[in-house]
Amino acid sequence: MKAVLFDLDGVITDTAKFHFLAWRELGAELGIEVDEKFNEELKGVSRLDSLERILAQGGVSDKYSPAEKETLCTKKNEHYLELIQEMTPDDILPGILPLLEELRAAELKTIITSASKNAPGILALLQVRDYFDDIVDPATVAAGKPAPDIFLAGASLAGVQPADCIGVEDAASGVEAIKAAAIAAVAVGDERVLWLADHVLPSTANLSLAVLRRTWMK
Ligand code: B16
Ligand code: MG
Repeated sequence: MKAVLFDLDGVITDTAKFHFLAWRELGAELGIEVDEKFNEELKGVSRLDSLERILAQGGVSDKYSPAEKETLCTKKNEHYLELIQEMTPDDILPGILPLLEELRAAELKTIITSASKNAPGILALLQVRDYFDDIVDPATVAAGKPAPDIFLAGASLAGVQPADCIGVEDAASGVEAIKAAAIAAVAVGDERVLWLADHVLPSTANLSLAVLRRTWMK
């Protein structure tokens, strides 16, 4: 195991609640209800794909032009950015900082493989950017999660083979993407949702270098 590919939202910090609030408000303006259960399906899904799913849920996919969809995405993101401005290093999820310290001491590569275009800004707010060797720019990958592209790009940025990596995810679409890239997957959350992973942990607090190594060797 030479590199760890980290999802951001739901793994490094819990931005899911802010994405949810922003989508729920936009949905309300469009007359479409976005509840917490539906929000689960949006985890790990890109901004535009999330909007497409919301519009499909409301049965109005054909009502908006590409330009209008772009405007709606921008509106959601402006609200989301307002919501996350209060984030501080206290919002790093439990167990993540000790894990990053362990990975650094073991000289393993660490890459952010998040669908979020806001990842650099969030890492800055959390003051953890220096723990990561690189960030995959999601705008440069052809297909979003559950396609393997972002994790393959992560392995490439780390300069290692996919087989030498492990991915850490909280979303079903993300785990699917890791496995499609033929990479070992550790997931954090509900086993019934994340069953495709090689190992599922209830919380980020259960993450450690030893757990990652054991999973990778499976
Ligand atoms: P943005 P991840 C994903 O991040 C989120 O889980 C998902 O809810 C969001 O729509 C997506 O990023 C795009 O984010 O609008 O900030 O570009 O889980 O892949 O780190
Ligand atoms: Mg996530």
